[in-house]
Amino acid sequence: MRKLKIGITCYPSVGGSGVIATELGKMLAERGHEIHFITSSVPFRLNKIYPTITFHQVEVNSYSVFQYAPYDIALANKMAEVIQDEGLDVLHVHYAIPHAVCAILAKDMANSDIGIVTTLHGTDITVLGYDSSLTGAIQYGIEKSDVVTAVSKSLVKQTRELITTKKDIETIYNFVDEREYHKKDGGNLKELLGIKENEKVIIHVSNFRKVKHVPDVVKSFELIHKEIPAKLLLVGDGPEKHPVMEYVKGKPIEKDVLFLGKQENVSELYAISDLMLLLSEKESFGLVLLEAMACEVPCIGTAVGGIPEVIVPGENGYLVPLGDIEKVAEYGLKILKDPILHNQLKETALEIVRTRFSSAQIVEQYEKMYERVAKN
Ligand code: GMT
Repeated sequence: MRKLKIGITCYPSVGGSGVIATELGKMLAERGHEIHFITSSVPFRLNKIYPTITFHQVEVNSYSVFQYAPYDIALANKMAEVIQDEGLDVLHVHYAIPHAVCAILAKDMANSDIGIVTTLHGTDITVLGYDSSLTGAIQYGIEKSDVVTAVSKSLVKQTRELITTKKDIETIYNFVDEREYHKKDGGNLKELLGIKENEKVIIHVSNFRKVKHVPDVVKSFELIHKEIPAKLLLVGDGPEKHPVMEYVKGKPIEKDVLFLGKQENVSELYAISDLMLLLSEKESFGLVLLEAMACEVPCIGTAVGGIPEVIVPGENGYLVPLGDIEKVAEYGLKILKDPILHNQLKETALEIVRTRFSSAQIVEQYEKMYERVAKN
């Protein structure tokens, strides 16, 4: 396969989309491609030196004359410079708004025939797609991209429902770096966190936005906690954290809900976890499910968005209707009380990650697609 010069733009500090964009860039660099990140800051997972990865910073200056700093224009300007200076073959942008639109403008500014790939991650469609002040721009970004991908079949369907376009949208699923996400030895972490040997550990990882329904996670845990000794690890930070902290205050679960904030090494927490809960009302894929499964943690998730493409009921976890905390507790207890079932789910979780979402498979899909759109 031809070695390509690939530009990547993402929100460098935002959850799953930033993680996927950065991990993809790192893996492509390891496969011999030259990678250029064009972002406002160094992507948070770009944590070591790669000789074939360059970071190009988008500088946004504020001027008193403008009410808003012109980030989108500055980004397009930087993209155009990098396209010209580095001779990029492909520009892969994550999020239609504003990144696809910026890429199209940059291509025109640089007078280039560069291939533009846009990946939809969810929020750009499931939130912005309802905003009539943006739908025209999303449609434009999609239509003018050479290839558009979405991270689940569900997101493809939802995009078609919200945005009028005849553009083909391919599904390329999320993946994990198996070198980081695998079953590790928990060492003395349980002890450090004050978790007793007889306690089951349930984990939730998110940015605590309303859409993640963290209160449902805590209320489900409350029901489980009535039946068996257990701890709940809440990993992440965001607007819902404070109300959830208030909710647990003075309740029997108070000392058993551990607010761990944002964490870098989540795989170490999965090493001591028995069950993962993701009870969102919108979720185009649910990358954290895959990360948990790769570490052999079974998952319970809501049957919304792309989650049913990741959780196969009875195989690697269970699906529940949105808001049905009784069902979560029922399945949770079923898994946690039955070591044979628990083991089966753990094994199949890993198997599903390996067969359907392996990094090798997914990165190869992206590579083949770049080859199709790269300028000659
Ligand atoms: O989940 C979030 O709030 C962050 C968001 C993002 O833009 O990073 O995640 C979206 O993209 C991830 C990577 O493709 C998906 O795994 C998440 O399901 C998706 N989030 C939503 O659809 C809410």
